[in-house]
Amino acid sequence: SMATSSGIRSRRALIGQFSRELNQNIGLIGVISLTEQGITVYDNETHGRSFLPGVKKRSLGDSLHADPAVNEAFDGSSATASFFRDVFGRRSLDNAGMELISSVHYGVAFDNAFWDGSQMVYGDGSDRIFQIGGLTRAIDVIAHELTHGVTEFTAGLVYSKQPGALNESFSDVFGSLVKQYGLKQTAAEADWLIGQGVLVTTLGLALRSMKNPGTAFAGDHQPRHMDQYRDLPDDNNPANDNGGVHINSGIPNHAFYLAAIGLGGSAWEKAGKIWYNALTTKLGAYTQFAEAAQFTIDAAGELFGAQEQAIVRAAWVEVGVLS
Ligand code: ASN
Ligand code: ZN
Repeated sequence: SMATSSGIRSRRALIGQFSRELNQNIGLIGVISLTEQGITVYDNETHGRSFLPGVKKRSLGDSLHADPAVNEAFDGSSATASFFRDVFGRRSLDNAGMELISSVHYGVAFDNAFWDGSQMVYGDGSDRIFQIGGLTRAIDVIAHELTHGVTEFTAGLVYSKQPGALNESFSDVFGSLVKQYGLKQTAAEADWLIGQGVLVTTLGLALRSMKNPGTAFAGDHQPRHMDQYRDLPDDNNPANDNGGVHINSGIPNHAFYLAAIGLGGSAWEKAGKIWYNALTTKLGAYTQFAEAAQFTIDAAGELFGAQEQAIVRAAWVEVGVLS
């Protein structure tokens, strides 16, 4: 009858509509998880009480904000996520597309930036150590802090002594690579400075130099060779830096620099892929320098070949980690 055929028609129409919606939803899920990286920036705005995250200022899809610190944190997070996705196929810090959350204007004249285990936090600087507004202006500082998140989700290197210095070094490696990638530089063209223009100019040029460790600022004591390794205790004295994690990182930093120069081209093409493979599939929480060196040699062999392995090995020999 008419009633039955119209009932069938409407059921078909309903099924058609349902499948269109399903396709749209699948499309939406695909877009969110594969291409659109969730990024949110908050203003800590708590005038010294520093409750995180603060007041939401910019999310995915929003236009520019009036506050440059908000835009810098947003754009730096976006560039870092794009680098890890485009170069290594990694989806955000956890490889499952996690949202990147940042808070700017943390504390009062706070002289640091850090990853707190779940988000990025940036101080304004005091103009005594860090230039006011300097921390969010440096893309490699943003990428350094976010890489602490990648390390936490992968190798899980403990923040103490040699594993801590490796943790710091991987943050400098990928921090520098995000900057070099944005500038489309070869390894030979890059400056290999971390945080150029972040310090007040009377203190120095940058926070660290991977090319020439120990030369970035007055009182930079980073070694470039195991001969100058500083065996500091991991105690609660801030001067001892969790057993020298920001000091001895100069040694693996310089090994990466030497490997990247030796391998040629842009540093993310070979050296970066080798270090990324080692960090995400080989290192563990307590990996020491010599073990990390061997893991990068193994990765070079798996990803490239004997020639690349020899170049990576020579880099670790030059800094005295291998003999
Ligand atoms: N900005 C420093 C870093 O990421 C903070 C810290 O000491 N953990 O290394
Ligand atoms: Zn760090």
